Amino acid sequence: MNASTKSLSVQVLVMCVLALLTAACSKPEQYRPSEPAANILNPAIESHAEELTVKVFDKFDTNRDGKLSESEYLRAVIVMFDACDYNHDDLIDKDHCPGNWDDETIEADSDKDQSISFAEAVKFAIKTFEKRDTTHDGFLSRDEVKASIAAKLAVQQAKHHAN
Ligand SMILES: [Ca+2]
Ligand SMILES: [Ca+2]
Ligand SMILES: [Ca+2]
Repeated sequence: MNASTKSLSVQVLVMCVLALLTAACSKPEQYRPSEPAANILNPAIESHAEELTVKVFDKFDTNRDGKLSESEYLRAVIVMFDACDYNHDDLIDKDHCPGNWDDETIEADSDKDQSISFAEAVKFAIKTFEKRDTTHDGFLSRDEVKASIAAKLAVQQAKHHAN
């Protein structure tokens, strides 16, 4: 793997983890929204969500059982956090991800200092894991992951339209 391939794969990884988890460094302008309503799942979002779900499972379903356990999910959060923390100060700042500082990110920033600390990220990740585990079986299935990614993409798209 050469350097540029590696950096591209890191970017893709960051995008999909962020779409899954919340927070931030993806590039909304890469989605070419054609449908303004956030609650209508258009085919572009559907296929993008599918693609990202495959990547998330490839990377983070380490025991290959087709579902994400809480520890696999937390590992994804740690990898995501590291990738987004460009200046390695253990904080993800709003400046690092202005386009995606959304309601969830704001909620994750529990002390409201406009940055997500590692502790805030982990705490919030546990909460979102429970929310995304709609079947309450302690695992995130592909469908659950895909649904949360699609919801995230739809929010980004709506936001993109609003701007
Ligand atoms: Ca697994
Ligand atoms: Ca904070
Ligand atoms: Ca589940």
